[in-house]
Amino acid sequence: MKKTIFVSMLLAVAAFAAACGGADTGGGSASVGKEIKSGTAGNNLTATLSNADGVLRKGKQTVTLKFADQSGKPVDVGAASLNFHMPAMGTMATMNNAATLTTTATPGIYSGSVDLEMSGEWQAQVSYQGPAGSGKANLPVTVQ
Ligand SMILES: [Cu+2]
Repeated sequence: MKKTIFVSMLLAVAAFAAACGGADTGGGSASVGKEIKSGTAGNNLTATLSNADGVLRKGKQTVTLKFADQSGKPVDVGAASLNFHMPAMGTMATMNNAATLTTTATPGIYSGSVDLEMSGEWQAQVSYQGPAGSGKANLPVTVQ
């Protein structure tokens, strides 16, 4: 009885691992969490910012940046950057919180680490240069 349960659990874990592996290589179905914002980034590409719950918050966090073609398939753009910008307002100086981007197992999908110093309206400034050409995207985002 106990052995049967253990084996079923192993099978469930194996199935889960297989599903995850499939998602990594499945192009448009790659798991990137929930979308925060997306926009055109030149060269027929769309840049999409996402994270686990689709909400940016003040403080340290991880975000996913994906470049995709018209069909949603990730496209390797080479060198990419992501900066969160807030224009000066009154006595408050301009703010620039750059994300540290690292590549993931899926070319075209980057993982970003950023510390957003305040809540409010920001512009996520995306740029890239590489095999797909060079381009930029400015995505208005709200930080809670
Ligand atoms: Cu500010």
